[in-house]
This record gives sequence, C-alpha cells and structure tokens, in this order.
Amino acid sequence: MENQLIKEIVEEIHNKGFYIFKSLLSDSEIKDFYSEVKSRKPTVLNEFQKEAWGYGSFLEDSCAKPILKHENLKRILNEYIQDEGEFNHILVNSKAPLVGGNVEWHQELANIDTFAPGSDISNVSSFLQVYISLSGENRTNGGLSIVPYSHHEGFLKHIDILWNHNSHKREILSDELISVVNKYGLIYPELNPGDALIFGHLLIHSSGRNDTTLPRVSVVSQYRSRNIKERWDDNLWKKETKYRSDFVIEKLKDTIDIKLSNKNIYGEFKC
Ligand SMILES: O=C(O)CCC(=O)C(=O)O
Ligand SMILES: [Fe+2]
Repeated sequence: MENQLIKEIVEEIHNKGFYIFKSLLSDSEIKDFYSEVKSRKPTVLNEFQKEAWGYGSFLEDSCAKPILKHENLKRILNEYIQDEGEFNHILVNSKAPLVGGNVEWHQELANIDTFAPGSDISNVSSFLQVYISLSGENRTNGGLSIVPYSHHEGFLKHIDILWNHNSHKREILSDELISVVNKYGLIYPELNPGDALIFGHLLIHSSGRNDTTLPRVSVVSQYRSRNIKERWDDNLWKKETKYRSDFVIEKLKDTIDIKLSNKNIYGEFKC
C-alpha cells in the first residue's frame, strides 16, 4: 500500500470512526483459525443451552500470525496510534445458531480499567479494535451494528448490567443512545469471511441475535500503544475487577431476595 493510502484510511477512521479492511485473512488462514477453534474446549458457554461463546486467547497460536504479522494492517494501526504498537488480546467469539443472543450497546472505553488501568479518555487514540469475521456476517446472523461518527459525541454515560453468563457489562444509557442514533443512524456492515472492521474506542457498537442456523464466528482483537503497559495501575485493576464481581453478587442476591419475598411473578397468568 502507498503511504498516501495508509494516511487516507487513518483519516477515514478519525472521521467516520471505522474502516472496513476487505479480505484481511485468506481462505486458508480462516481455515487455520477454524481448526484451532475445533481443537479447543470453549471457555465461555451459553448459560442454559451450553453452546460455545468464547474460546480463550489465540495470541500465542500460529493461526493468529497472519494478523500479528500483517504488514499493511500494522502500518494502519501504527499510523493511527502514532506509535509502534502491539496486540493486547486476540479472542474468538462464536454466536450460536438461533439461540446466540445480543451484545449490549457500548463504547470500548467503558471497560478501560480492565484492559488498561491507569489510562483514560485522554489516551483513547492509543487503542483500536480489530474485529475480523470468520463466518461472514450481516444483520441476520447477529453481525456487529455500529453508529457511524458516534465517536465525535465523546464518552457517553454507561450503566452497569448483568449480561449472559452472569457477567458484568456496561451498557450506554438508553436516552443518550437514542439521541445519538437519531442523529447518525445505525449501520450493519456486511462482512465477508476474512473482512475486518477496524474501529476506535469511542465508536458505539453492539450486536443482535443470530437468526440463522449457522454460528456467527469472529476474531475480536485489540491493538494498543506499548506505553500503555508503563501506565498500568495494578491497584486500579484489582479495584475494578472487585467492583465488577461484587456487582454480579449483589444483583444475584437482590434477585433471590425478591423470589424469597413470596411475590409470585406468575400471578398475572392465573385465571
Ligand atoms: O462479538 C460481538 O458481537 C461484540 C464484539 C465487540 O464488542 C468488539 O469487538 O469490541
Ligand atoms: Fe466492543
């Protein structure tokens, strides 16, 4: 790629909040990812159907090499973060056929104290998400939905929620979300297998249910400037992880208290 093209792509990320890199992975590279996925036991399962969702880290696996060593990708990412960066994590998500559900509306920055404690909004341009579709995706199979240009609105208010697998997540407050979506609209990028969506940590995104009979499989990876490690604040990380697990425990306790209070929530169905 010409230097000029790299600069134009980075300009597009600054302007729209994202860039679609077509055919980042070849068919055989996708195949390698699938065989590694097949050889593993899932680490995160759908709570009741027991379908796979997550498979742990792929950072050290040979199937991740085409991402780690992709010259043009690195040039784009480094030009954006204005530094020689590195991949922080490379994960694989598999959204199960028909029962694989939604991912909440969020900006990546909301959980910065988990992946980069010590950094804050002033360091937002030191990070990029690199989301690569392995199965191909669109609105029907629960592909990513994004609000273009939404990063220009800054960091929106998020609330704590209990998500699938009893995990803590942060979701954008609905009033704020509605006004931003009314302003910019929503898009559901159509990604072919191997296409990547590169986006900044203030871009609003989520994903819906998979209404097809095949899994929606994607690589979720994060690129960051190396100096993030120097700022790492271990106390903040411990405080944040405690906050997140305490939230889950408190929420589950509240639910039990309501159940024990003898209020029969099925009362409305009784004739
Ligand atoms: O897998 C999904 O639908 C969500 C991915 C995501 O939130 C991300 O790549 O930052
Ligand atoms: Fe995300």
